[in-house]
Amino acid sequence: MKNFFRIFSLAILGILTQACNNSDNSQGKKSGALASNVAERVYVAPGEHDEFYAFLSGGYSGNLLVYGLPSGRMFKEIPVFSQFPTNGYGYSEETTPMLNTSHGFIPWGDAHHPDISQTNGETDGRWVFINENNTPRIARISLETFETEEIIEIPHSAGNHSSSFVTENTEYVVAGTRFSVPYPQKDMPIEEMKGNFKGPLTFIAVDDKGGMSIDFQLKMPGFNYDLSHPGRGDSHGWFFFTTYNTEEAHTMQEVNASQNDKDFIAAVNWKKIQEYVKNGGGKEIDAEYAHNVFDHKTHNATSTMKKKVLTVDPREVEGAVFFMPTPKSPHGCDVDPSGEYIIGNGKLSTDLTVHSFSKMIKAIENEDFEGEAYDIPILSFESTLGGTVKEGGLGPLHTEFDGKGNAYTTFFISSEVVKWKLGTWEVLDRQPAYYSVGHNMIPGGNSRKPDGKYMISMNKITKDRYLPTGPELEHSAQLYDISGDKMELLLDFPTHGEPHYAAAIRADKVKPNSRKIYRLDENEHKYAATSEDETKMVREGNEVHVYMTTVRSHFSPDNLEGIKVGDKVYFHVTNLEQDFDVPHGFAMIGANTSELLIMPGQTKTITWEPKREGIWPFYCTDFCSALHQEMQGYVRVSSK
Ligand code: CUK
Ligand code: CUA
Repeated sequence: MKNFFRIFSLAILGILTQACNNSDNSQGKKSGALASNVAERVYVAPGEHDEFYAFLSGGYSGNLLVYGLPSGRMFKEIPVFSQFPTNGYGYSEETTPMLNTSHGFIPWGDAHHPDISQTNGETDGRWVFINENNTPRIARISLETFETEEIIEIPHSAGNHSSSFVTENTEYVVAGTRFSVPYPQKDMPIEEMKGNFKGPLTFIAVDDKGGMSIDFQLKMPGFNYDLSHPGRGDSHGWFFFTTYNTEEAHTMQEVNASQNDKDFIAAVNWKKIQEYVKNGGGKEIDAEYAHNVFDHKTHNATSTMKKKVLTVDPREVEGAVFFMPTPKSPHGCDVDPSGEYIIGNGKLSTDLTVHSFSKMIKAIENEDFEGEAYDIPILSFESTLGGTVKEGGLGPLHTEFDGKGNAYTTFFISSEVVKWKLGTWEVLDRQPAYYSVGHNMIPGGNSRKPDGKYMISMNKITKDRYLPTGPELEHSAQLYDISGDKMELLLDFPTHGEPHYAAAIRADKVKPNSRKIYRLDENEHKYAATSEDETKMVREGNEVHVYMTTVRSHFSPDNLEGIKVGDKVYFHVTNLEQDFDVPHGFAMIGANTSELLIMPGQTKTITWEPKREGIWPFYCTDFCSALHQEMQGYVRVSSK
């Protein structure tokens, strides 16, 4: 078996080198197959708007990026899991609680999979959810404000990767765990992993305002749960997770986790477990996890530490969990728009294994089992097999759908996207990706109604696609027109961080409130000054609270005296403007937090601890009027 693996790896290495050589050869050739009118098809004239919003994960930047399609223009970076100096997110007193966890304040995250909320299996434009892989968390971003409103930590999880996909009516956002760990955490020898570690899968209920709360955790065997997808249509009520390392190897996983010819797709009947839990099933265990919520009235986030979580042993609920054998360490787990096909992208294979949901149900009824793993039935491979896509390519990772009966699978090693037909499994087209594609994305591709006009590929290597910017290159995305029989490459655009996945929606389905959001007469911030009469400076021991206002083009107060070295000064800055497009900034010399960008009607706070006596200036960082350069002030600092 080891030998097989070595040979296989060598073969892959050979092919990979080959692929690189090929792509080097292609330098300068510039995708010769481009049609003459592609420029027109991606051109969005000045003042015109794009057809789609695309939300690309920022990977290890921890944030979410908003692009327009087809133009490929980047509109915004929404801070989610990482501090963001541009507007003070994660620095200001109001927003630091958003980054609180049971491990303390974490200024960074690794974001992988955005998913848009759904109603009746269609994306509905209310929220985007995204997972943080490293310190397990799920965030909810409002598509009314394009701001992060809520972050929930996932207890007992490690490597929150198979997340954050939503069910058809956003009943749940689901989080799986890539690393299995002791459950609950405890001190034990690592080599005793097998049988003792667990891989909890977490079902987070979402209420109609978007509020998240952990409903239950399913205590699964200690495999690596890599990716997941909800069922839809007939398979609504089920959730599917790819697993690898069913060997439960704790060291040298690159070899030891590839011993088994097949790992599993775990099929979880969450409706059954939901019912079980509603009737009092499950057991509360200790947990420690942060739940952080931003309140638009007080402009403040609060972080609450939770202490308990409900855990369910899958063996307690008859018929709740089954394993479907799936070859070659599957990565992506993708369910087609009808809900009938579940595709396992076995990354060490050239073929794709497609399971049939209706066959799976029959196999369960007939108890067509080939064994069990930790008392969970393993369905026989043939009993659920819907079809095999042969010779797709090398290193399949992810599959998306166009809603017209076609699937599009990315192949990392052979660096291409392959279009194939659901049901007949025949390969219809293949197009190169430049280079080494990870995920692809079709707007609504993870829903019942994809919008099969465009597809983007998100590529891991940029190399020669743009002017070189040093050894560190940004990743790259490519836009394909998929409305015809053949995929047509239209556009390259750079991405930021590592965009693992993306979600997109027709622009007219999103209703952003980009006009005035914070009304002064509704401002309930504890330190707000809603007019210049309310500005003041209040000393409490060595803490000084400055209630400050901004309006074109001055601060009030703009001269501060009576501050001493050793004080901690809180600048609570309220922007008195009520025109939606006039933010002001605030920056203080020597402040080691960041600046603030204060939206109209909003109050934000940063702190400053002066180190030396003197007269120290502050100023507005956002060009707000013709007299923006005059918008400044001084603080006098005296010695103790
Ligand atoms: S993963 Cu990155 S290519 Cu995190 Cu979805 Cu597959
Ligand atoms: Cu206010 Cu510039």
